[in-house]
Amino acid sequence: MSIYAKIHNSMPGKQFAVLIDPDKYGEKALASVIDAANESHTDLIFVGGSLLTYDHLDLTLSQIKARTVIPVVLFPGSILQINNKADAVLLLSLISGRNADMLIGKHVIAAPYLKNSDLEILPTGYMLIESGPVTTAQYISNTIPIPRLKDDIAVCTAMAGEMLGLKLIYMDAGSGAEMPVSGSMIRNVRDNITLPLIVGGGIRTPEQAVESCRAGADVIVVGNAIEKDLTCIGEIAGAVHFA
Ligand code: 1GP
Repeated sequence: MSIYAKIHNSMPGKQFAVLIDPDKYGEKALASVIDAANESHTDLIFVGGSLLTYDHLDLTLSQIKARTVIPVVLFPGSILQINNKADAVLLLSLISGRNADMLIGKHVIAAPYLKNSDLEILPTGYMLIESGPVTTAQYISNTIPIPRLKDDIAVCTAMAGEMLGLKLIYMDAGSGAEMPVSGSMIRNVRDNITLPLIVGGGIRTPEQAVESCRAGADVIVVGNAIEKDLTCIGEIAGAVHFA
């Protein structure tokens, strides 16, 4: 089954994705986080980062694939993060911004490489949401996020993404965000699109994950909190599946 079908067919059931930033994990820590993902109910492993400063992506992917059968999805911060060792790639069009390069430019450059790869392509409307201090994703993408309280802008943006034929919507407060995306914004977007909805950024507790799920998120992504405390994988994975 394709990864997209796995996400889509399990709706309205929820999925839990662990985000691995290759810069943040040495070999031993990576082994521990993958073991924890194997032991908990982790559905997907996302790999990538807005800014990678070490050339660890290829090695990280090899180590993950050697240790788990959980599907591995690239969450690329740049075209340098395309790698055939993953199973799929989120082909992110940054629809919350007005930076032409992030909407279509990088995709044109990546297209022939993606076409020749075995990666499953997941066309994704990527929406950055204001979440407190400027995040790395906002700064690096040179875009203004959707204001935190402007649910109507988020709704119209997600609807436009769906009408354009994108297959997933990802609402992201940004890695390490002070505040996750609000339940109200998630609910309003959910009520106006039928696509699977991925939500991440600043989710640190099972309660926050449950709130996002009940508001309508289909996939919950957690990175930072797991880097700080491995035990939260099991707790948040459990909460997501019982939400
Ligand atoms: C960031 O949505 C992801 O792009 C995850 O964010 O690292 O804050 O969990 P965190």
